[in-house]
Amino acid sequence: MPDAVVRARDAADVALTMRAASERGVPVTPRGAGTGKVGGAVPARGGIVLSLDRMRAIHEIDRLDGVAVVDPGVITGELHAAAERERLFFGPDPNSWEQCTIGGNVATNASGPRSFKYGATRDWVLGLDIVTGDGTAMSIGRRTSKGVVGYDLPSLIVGSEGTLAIVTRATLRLAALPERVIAVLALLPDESAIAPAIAAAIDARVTPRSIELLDGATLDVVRGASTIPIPDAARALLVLELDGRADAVERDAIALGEAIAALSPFDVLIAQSASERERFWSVRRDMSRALRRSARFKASEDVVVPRSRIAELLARCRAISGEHGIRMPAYGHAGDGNLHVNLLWDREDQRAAVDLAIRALFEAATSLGGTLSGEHGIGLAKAPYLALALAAETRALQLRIKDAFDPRRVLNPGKIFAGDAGHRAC
Ligand code: LAC
Ligand code: ZN
Repeated sequence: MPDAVVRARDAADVALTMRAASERGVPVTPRGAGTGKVGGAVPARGGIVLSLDRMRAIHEIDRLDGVAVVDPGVITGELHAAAERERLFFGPDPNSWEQCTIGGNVATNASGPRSFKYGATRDWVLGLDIVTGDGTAMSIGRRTSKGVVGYDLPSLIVGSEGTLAIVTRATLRLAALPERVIAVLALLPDESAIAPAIAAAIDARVTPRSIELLDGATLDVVRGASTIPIPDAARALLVLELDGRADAVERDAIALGEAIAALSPFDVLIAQSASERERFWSVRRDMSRALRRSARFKASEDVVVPRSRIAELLARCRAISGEHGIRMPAYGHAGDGNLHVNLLWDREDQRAAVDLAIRALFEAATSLGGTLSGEHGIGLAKAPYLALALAAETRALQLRIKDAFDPRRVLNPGKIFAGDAGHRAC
C-alpha cells in the first residue's frame, strides 16, 4: 500500500509532485492501468503512487505527418481505434491493449504479436515530454521520423520502467492502415520444426506480422476446450498473421501455407473470413486463462532467445519441469523467440521448487544467447535475477544514468536493480 495517491491532471501536477517528493526523499511509483506483469506499478517502498489515469486526451492524429500526440493515460486500444478512423495504424499490440495505457507501454517497451513485423513500442516513439526524478520538465526527441541530434533520450526512457522519468506526453509514429489481414494456422509434429517453419516463411519472401506459438504442453491443456481440432500427435501450433494489400496478402498466405505444409503432416488452415481469423486467435488468447484454471498457482515468465534456439529452450523447460515437479507449458511470440513459460503448481510447499525452476529457466535462456524478459520488463519480480543478464560494470553504468535523471533515487525504488522481493505468482 502507498502512503498517498496523487492523480495528476497535467504535467504541472507531475512536476510539483516530483519536486516535493525529491526534496523530502519520498518514493514515487508511477502508475498507468496496472496491467504490468512484473509488479512495476507496485509501491514496493511505500510513499506516493502517482497515477496518470486522468491524463487521457488524444491531442492530435496528424495524417500528413503520420504522428499522434497523446497523454500517458490513453488506453492503447483507444489509440488504435483513433488511428484507424484516419486509416492509420499504431503497431504495438500488447495483449492487454483493451486496458493498458500508452504511458505503461512506453515504460516497459511493451509489444505483442505484431512486433515480428512492426517492432516494439520503442520503434513507434518519436518524442516525449518527461518530468525527471527531481521535478524538471522537458521535451526530448522529435516529431520528424528522422533526426540525429545528441543522444537518443526517448529510446533510453522507453523501457526504463518508471525509474528515470515520468512521461507526461508522447509523440508517436503512425503508419498506413493495412487493407487486409489473413491468419494461417499450422500444426507441427514436433518442436524442432518451429524454427524451420519460420525460416520457410522468410524463404518464401513473406514477412508475417505475427508468428505465435503454443507448445505441446500447452496444447495438452487446451486440447479439450479448443475450437480447432488438435490431434494428439501435434506438438506445436503456430498462428501466423499477414497484412497488407488484399491481393498481395492472399497470394502471400498461399505461399506461406505451402511452405509450411512441406514441413508438417497436418493440414495448414487459412482463415477465409474475419470470424475464422477470430477463431484461430481465440485459441491463443484464451491460453492464459485456460492455464490459470488448470492449477492453483501460476507464474508467467517472459524469456527470449534467438528464434533458432526455441526448440532447445523448450527441451530445457521439459528437463527443468521434470527435475522440480512443476508443470511448465509455454506459448508466445515465436517469431521473436519470446516465450511465456508458465509455471503451474498446486501446493504451497512447492514454492521453493518454483523459485529454483525460475532461476534454472533464466539460466537456460541466457546460456542460449537470450535474456530475462522480451516484453514485460524486470520490475520487482525479476530484479533478483538481473545479474544473470547484466554484467557488474553494465549495472553500475545504468545506475549512474539513473542518478543523472533521479539524483535522490525516489523514482520507482526497488524496481530493476534492488532485488529484494521474490517472484510473485499471478
Ligand atoms: C501475452 C502476454 C502475457 O502475450 O504478454 O499473452
Ligand atoms: Zn506476450
